[in-house]
Amino acid sequence: MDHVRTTCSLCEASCGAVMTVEDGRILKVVADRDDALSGGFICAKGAAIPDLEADPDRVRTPLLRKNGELQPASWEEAYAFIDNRLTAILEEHGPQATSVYVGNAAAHNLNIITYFEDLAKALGTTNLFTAASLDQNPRQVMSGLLYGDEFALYVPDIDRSQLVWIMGANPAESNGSMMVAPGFLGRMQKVHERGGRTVVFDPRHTMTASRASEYVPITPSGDAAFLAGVAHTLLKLGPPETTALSLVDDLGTIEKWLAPFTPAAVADACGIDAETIVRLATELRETEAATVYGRIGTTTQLFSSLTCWLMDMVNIFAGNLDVIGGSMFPKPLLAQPNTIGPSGVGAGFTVGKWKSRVSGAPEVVGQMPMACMAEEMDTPGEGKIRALFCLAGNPITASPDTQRMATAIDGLDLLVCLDIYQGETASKADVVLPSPPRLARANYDAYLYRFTVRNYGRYTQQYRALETHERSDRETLLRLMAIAQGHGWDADIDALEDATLVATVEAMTQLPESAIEGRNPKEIMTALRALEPMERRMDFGLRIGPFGDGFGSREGISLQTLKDSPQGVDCGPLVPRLPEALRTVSGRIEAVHDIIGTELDRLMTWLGEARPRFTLIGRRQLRSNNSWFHNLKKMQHPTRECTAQINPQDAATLGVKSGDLLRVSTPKAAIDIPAEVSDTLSPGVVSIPHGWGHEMLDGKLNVASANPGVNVNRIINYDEVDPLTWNGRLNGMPVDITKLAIN
Ligand SMILES: Nc1nc2c(c(=O)[nH]1)N[C@H]1C(S)=C(S)[C@@H](COP(=O)(O)OP(=O)(O)OC[C@H]3O[C@@H](n4cnc5c(=O)[nH]c(N)nc54)[C@H](O)[C@@H]3O)O[C@H]1N2
Ligand SMILES: Nc1nc2c(c(=O)[nH]1)N[C@H]1C(S)=C(S)[C@@H](COP(=O)(O)OP(=O)(O)OC[C@H]3O[C@@H](n4cnc5c(=O)[nH]c(N)nc54)[C@H](O)[C@@H]3O)O[C@H]1N2
Ligand code: SF4
Ligand SMILES: [Mo]
Repeated sequence: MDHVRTTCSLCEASCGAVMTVEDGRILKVVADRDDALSGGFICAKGAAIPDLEADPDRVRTPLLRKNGELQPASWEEAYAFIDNRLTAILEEHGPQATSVYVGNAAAHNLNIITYFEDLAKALGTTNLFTAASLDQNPRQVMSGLLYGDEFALYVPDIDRSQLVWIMGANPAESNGSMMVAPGFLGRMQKVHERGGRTVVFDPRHTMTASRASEYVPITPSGDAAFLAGVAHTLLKLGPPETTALSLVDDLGTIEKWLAPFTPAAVADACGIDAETIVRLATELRETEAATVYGRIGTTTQLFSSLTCWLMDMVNIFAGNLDVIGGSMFPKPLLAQPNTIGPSGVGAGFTVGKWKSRVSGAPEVVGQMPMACMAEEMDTPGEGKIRALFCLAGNPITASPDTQRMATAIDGLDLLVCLDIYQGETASKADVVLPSPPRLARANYDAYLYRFTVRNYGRYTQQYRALETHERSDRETLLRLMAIAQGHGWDADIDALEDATLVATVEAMTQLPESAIEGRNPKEIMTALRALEPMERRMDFGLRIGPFGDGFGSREGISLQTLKDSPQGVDCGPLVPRLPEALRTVSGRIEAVHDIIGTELDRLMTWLGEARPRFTLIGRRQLRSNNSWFHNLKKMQHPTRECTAQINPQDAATLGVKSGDLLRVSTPKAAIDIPAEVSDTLSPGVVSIPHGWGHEMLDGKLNVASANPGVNVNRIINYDEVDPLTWNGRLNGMPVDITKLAIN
């Protein structure tokens, strides 16, 4: 029996875990008490890893559609099929007829996160879509515009904070997002024990709210109005002198913009009275170590980009940005754009470097927004998407306008899914390629460590070798790239990758202020080639990173350091990073952009508008993981039902009690779903979780199909996207509700 140290990696908390392994099977998963970040925390999902790995419904060999059915096939057969189909599509229609979609599970998979962009490049297509445009793009775009790097993402320095505002996030159930802070409730408790306070702003009295010092109900999409009122108040109080404040461009314009947004002007619209706004703003200003944190309730609503901008203004004007205990920029162990090259300045950031074919949707962070994926597949003409590589995602369930997405995907000439289940999307594939089991892969949460509350990293080495029917995701993706480039699936993929690495190393030796500036690239490549091919990129990223040894040029870490320390490498608490972290052209915080002025005008109009009778919001459930954790019996729980929660007052008006069937509709579509009367909801707000609706599976995943739930994305559409980023509006959709007669 072995005890294998790893990270759970099922969600963004990235908890350290220890797996008990016997005869190649995982028997038990417990918390790793020695993990510097998670310190012994694990949740119900982490403990269910043995069930997940043993699930008989998992895909373990390639599946190829034969006579209309997905059937087991060899890797060679699967690749040969893809080669045939893809080559024909490329020859006839060119690279823009191909596309890649990357889902959330890629953020938890080292190989997929490392190679997905290369696959799109190898295909030669700009049709790269990811779940980020259903999630956090407004945040990344604001970071790009203000700080010059989309990954300049600040996190609450919760372990040293005395006041934490949590807006549109429920880390007690989501376990935190764009903030790796495992055991969040424990960390929150410690804020209280230090005499500090936590305040939750949410239209629903969530589990996080119930543990906070104060709960402030807020109107759905009311955050921008509220934060504008707070920012206005802070400007009146006089912002404290901080490095961040001294770097803000054109404060005069910002003051002029915010002048009309008095607490009295915004109060009705956000549902928070003027006195409370002033009290909260004053407390934020007067608390030395205070931070405002927002997540998807703020980035997937009516004013997503504007809300992110206002949150930055509030953090700056309250003196919280880049100070200890405030909102701080992590320094990930792996190099990222704002830890390499000249410090404090850069090339800046733009949106819309290219436009989509059908609607002219802008490029955002190098990708196309999901809002235009279905139309690019179902609108005829040159450039129509005919092939999709779907990596660790389930767009049919995850994306708004589910029915259109499903039909568009049905119409493709080639659908290849890299997945571990035959979910709603994968079950429509021509080919499904499986990821290997957990014990046969190495892991490092490269994506998540960009927003960790300490500068931290934990590497898990591959526990066992791949079996003959298994392939690493790296191999799979490199073989798909080889096919796309016309080299054939059996090309020498290590040689192909080596060429890319040589180019990267050469560029880095020429970059001023890089850790290997002026070095001989051959010398660096010799060091890297001594490692296994799959370890080279990571070793390179770590050694040129902020804590790296610069290939011998200074004291520091390498991949070997992480291997020697399977309980994680902790490079300490966050440190202030301004102005060094900036990569704007001006070297300042570029806060004034025309779009902000336009958005503030839109907000001003909205303040005076009538509110819809019912507004739909989402709800994450502790034992779900978007669309794919419903096939484990152990995860079934009374708190994980797919219901429409409504407030008792609304229930009384509608004559509804829990269990009654409701029809929830938008002008274009309707779903029927059981009601759950709950006093956690503000009046006029209805909450439905996403990720359900497994009736499409036709019984394929046994447990999930037996309790399918209803897919809320059937009624959510892309009619109103965030104007700057085209991010989906998953929260805040006006809906009608009627009670269905029970026969
Ligand atoms: N209405 C509404 N819709 C939403 C949201 C919402 O709040 N409300 N949330 C949005 C958000 S934030 C997100 S991130 C998206 C998520 O959108 P998606 O990422 O498209 O959806 P998931 O359900 O997370 O799909 C993950 C897929 O990865 C597979 N998978 C799991 N582990 C592995 C692995 O190790 N390897 C491989 N190859 N595959 C794996 C799973 O089987 C599943 O098919 O959904 C969005 N959709
Ligand atoms: N158990 C579990 N954990 C998960 C996931 C999961 O499916 N299940 N998904 C993962 C993913 S992909 C992500 S992105 C993260 C997301 O992590 P979180 O952002 O913490 O996710 P939610 O729990 O959906 O919290 C969003 C909150 O916003 C509130 N809200 C809705 N509209 C508004 C609004 O207009 N204003 C304000 N202030 N609040 C609003 C909702 O009521 C909800 O409580 O969770 C991750 N973790
Ligand atoms: S909180 Fe997330 S990372 Fe931690 S054990 Fe649970 S699912 Fe895994
Ligand atoms: Mo997400």
